[in-house]
Amino acid sequence: MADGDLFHRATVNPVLTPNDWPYRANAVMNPAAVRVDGDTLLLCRVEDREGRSHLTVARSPDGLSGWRVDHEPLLSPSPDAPAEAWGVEDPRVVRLDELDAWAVAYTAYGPAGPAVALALTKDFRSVTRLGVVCPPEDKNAALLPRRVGEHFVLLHRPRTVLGGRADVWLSRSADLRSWLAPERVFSTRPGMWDCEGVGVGPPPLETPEGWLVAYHGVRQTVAGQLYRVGLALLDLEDPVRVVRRSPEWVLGPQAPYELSGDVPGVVFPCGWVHDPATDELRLYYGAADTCIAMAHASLRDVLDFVMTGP
Ligand code: BMA
Repeated sequence: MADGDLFHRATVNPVLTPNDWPYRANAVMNPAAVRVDGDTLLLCRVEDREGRSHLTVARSPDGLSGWRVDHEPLLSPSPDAPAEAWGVEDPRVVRLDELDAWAVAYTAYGPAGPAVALALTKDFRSVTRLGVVCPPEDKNAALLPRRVGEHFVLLHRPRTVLGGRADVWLSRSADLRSWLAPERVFSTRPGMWDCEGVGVGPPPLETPEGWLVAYHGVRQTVAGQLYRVGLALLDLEDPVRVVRRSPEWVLGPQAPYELSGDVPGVVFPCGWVHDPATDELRLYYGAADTCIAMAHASLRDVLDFVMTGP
């Protein structure tokens, strides 16, 4: 592990920057990642030069180069949705086979604060909004790609419970519209790299060992906040139960594009893609709230690493 991290950065990083955009943009970051029709598709958060964000699709045949970026956003703040007045941010996308659609969980940002909203798309050309499902203050939401028992499961980070702590919670719903009371999954760890806040990154990946979770952890320093990535494993049939959680982070800001930008010292993943043929797991992340990068590892190594944790 030459760079000290379990995940290895792509040599072509950053894979996407505002210069790759077909229209004026301040920053691109925090993309959802899926495979569609042979392409890697990133649903990217794009911050415009008024300071508000929208979501735009970029496609690449190899997930590294030859990107085709849509000229129009897939999801922009809706004039009919005051909750989105300040932007739509940080999407996580899963395929829901039973709906024959992709579900986008995203942060709707408005005067009341950040909230969790859902939308469905069949083709990444148009979306159907389901609206806000978790009121402010709530963000960092990702659905599991299938029901557990009779319920869809959403991991998210409500700040409305337990005195505003930034922990990861889980909510269940039979129809993606009405949700049961949240249950706490895991918390910040005092004195450690994830002491200030934790939030789920990409949608959890189903493995024989459990739901693999990559999450960001925040620490406040005199130089600002540091965002790093850690791993946890949740029980397959009872995902509120944490099976393992790695004490160490597995990716932290080190590369120049992670250390300089609008918000230095941030790596913020919202998507990953696993290739069963090669076992490569590619993590796509926002770097310094300015550009998009990729780091990869073998899923086997990642699971072995997390299984050594308590
Ligand atoms: C979080 C989110 C992310 C952002 C990160 C670092 O609170 O708003 O969108 O990347 O802060 O600034």
